[in-house]
Amino acid sequence: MTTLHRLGVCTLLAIVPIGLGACSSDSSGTTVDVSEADFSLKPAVASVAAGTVSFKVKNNGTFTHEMVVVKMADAADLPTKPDGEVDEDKVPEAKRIGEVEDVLPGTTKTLKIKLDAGKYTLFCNKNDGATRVHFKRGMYAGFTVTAAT
Ligand SMILES: [Cu+2]
Repeated sequence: MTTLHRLGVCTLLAIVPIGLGACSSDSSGTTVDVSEADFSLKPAVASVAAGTVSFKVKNNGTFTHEMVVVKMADAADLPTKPDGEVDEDKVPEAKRIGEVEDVLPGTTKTLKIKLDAGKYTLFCNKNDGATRVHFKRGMYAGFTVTAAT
């Protein structure tokens, strides 16, 4: 009953412009918008506090993209195959945190995961042939999670 009541209140607030944002921070965690294009990947913020994070990954490009999250500080440290694609099998399992696959052009997919404090790398590992290995073309970004306050 309490949940239903809260949903009702949020719906009402969302209709009234002055109430926008009133329901954006609750127990469901932090939302981070990520914009992808051919060939770039940019989180709207570079850092969040530890906890549940919902990455809303929007593909503004013309190729299908994805987003992989690894707990590695530097993209240069990721193991790669000869063509420059990240060799995900060689990333230690404990460092593979999450992934949202096949974000089609013009669409958005959400990856909701729990993140501990540390340094992460977000990247796209799609491979459309020699000159279009997305990681090699620069589809990665660092992301920092600070200790929960
Ligand atoms: Cu991509």
